[in-house]
Amino acid sequence: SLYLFTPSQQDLAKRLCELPGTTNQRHLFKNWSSDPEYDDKKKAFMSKLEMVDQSYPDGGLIGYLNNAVGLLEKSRNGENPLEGWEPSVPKGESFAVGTDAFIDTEKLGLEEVGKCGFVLVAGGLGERLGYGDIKIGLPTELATGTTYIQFYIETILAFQSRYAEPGKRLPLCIMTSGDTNDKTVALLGKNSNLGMDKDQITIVQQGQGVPALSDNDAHIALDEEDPYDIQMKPHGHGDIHALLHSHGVAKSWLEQGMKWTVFFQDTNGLAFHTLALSLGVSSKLGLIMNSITCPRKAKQAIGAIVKLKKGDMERTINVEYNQLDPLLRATGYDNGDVNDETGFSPFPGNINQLVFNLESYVQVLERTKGVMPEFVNPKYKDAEKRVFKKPTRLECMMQDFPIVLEGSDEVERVGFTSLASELCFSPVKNATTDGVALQANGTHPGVAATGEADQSNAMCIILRSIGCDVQSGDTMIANGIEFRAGPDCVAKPSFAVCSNELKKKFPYPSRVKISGRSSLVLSGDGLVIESLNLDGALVIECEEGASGVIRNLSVKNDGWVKVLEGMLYKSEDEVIQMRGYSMRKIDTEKIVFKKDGSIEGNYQITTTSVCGVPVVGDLCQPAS
Ligand code: UGB
Repeated sequence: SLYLFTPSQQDLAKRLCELPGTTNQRHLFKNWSSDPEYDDKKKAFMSKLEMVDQSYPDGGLIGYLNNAVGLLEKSRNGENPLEGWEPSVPKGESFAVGTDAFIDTEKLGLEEVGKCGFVLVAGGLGERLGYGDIKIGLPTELATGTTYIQFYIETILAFQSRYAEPGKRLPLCIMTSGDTNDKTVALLGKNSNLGMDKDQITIVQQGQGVPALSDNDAHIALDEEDPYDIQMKPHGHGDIHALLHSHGVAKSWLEQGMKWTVFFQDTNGLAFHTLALSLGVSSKLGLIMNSITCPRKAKQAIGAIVKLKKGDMERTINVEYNQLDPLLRATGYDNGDVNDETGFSPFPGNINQLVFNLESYVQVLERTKGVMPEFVNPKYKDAEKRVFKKPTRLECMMQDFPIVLEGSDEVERVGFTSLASELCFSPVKNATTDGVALQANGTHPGVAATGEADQSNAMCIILRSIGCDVQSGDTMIANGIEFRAGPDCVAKPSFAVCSNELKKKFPYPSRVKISGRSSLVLSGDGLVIESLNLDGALVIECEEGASGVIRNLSVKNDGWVKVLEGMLYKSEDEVIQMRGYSMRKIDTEKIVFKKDGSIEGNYQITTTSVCGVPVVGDLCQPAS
């Protein structure tokens, strides 16, 4: 069938069939019919192999197979990639919200947030969540219905407008995959890029994955039903580094004057509470790579940041949760991965939110092309480890970047920034049934309801830390998941994104009281809350270019309630089903400060401050 293929495809087919000994790939073509009816399928087959050949950065398809043979051999021999490395708890900067150290470091970082390029890794299909659509299109909370991608973009635009040099735009790169690309492009297109300029967003797509391998000789697994197709599997989020290099993204950001690049995940509504803080740490310590971490429960399915030492080699790196326990047991920690007296593992948890110094990052990319070390994790059927339960593949992870660093100048400039998980990590990645089991074991469930509750809770914690009286609402159980039902506190990025900003927005925090059943949504740069007593639902918007002050305002109404799914009705909406509740907005007080100085809503201005800023408060009469 060679005549059907282009010269380069012919060459690739020959090289595959000429691989030495048991590793040759002649089986791929063995059962082909000579019937011309199959010519198109044969062409498509070779195009797919060629696509893999072109997208695998370390030597094309043959390079992939060679790497696989080596790693599969090591796996079969039970070689531990961490053999000989001595683990210890690394030093990092840990903070408690609201302390002087927190506020000062965040302030330092705020000088840097206007010089960041942002990288969202959103190629994961979210199989564990079992959601039918892309995860970045899910709402972060039901109070405003803001989706994850909208929330991320609004936050970046808020950083841009408040901290970037005038006229400078903060770039965003989104990594998609074959599973998520079309839907991501469509979601952005449908929503006019959510306020970003089109050319401010770069989308890089992971290859269609890598071929699945059916045995230790790295034979490519054919599709079970179609001899003219191969099985593909995802290669992991480590692809992002090679893509940022091959598409010239990181380099062009450096040329645009960016100083940092920040990686974050598809569904973490707390992602940006730590940004300024971690930039402050990176800046202060001169870090090339800084991982945001949170205290980790032993055996929690997140990696651990560990300091590893072997002879005079040292590195601070993520050790995956499945490798941590054996590593610890083999190196004198007889009980393995267990909590210490604090109730947490002594090793901080990796949340895959990474801050890189862009200049150093680009230098490393130039040297390595962004190729990350790979690993393989086959599940064997037999004791001799000759037969796989199902085909496997090589994978790579973005947090393995410290492995490619060289020399003490690079290696020693890796660190972490730690903050309570309530303020930095609450992903939505698990189906509720799995979440229930996790919660029963004392581990964070990582489901939609907790993602939403944690987002509000983080805001409540910050408001309390600056001195506001924010009461706790009741707990609620939906779909078997327990979480705090209120208050719902949403500060839109246009209002404030971090503790330092919130301090300015609430200049007299002791005059602010929010009851546990309340819902509060605040938006707009020009809004200041001087004194407020809220027991119900209040939405305050301040239009761009407008200003407004809330002074001595008391609001009491029936507010918003979360209604358990299935009690009054059964929703068809997947977003509601995965939460187990919907939001009923019974009564809302809404105030809008408009650009022309007027106030929309139930209030008339009866007083203005000396500098002419409209004020809503007890001096105003509700309009009848
Ligand atoms: N992702 C991609 O963009 N492409 C891919 O091929 C795969 C994923 P998961 P994972 O922080 O909770 C990691 O699947 O890989 C994106 C760490 O290894 O949610 O199982 C995907 O869209 C682990 O140390 O995570 O586990 C998502 O945005 C732990 O800390 C992101 O990559 C854990 O994350 C993460 O993908 C965690």
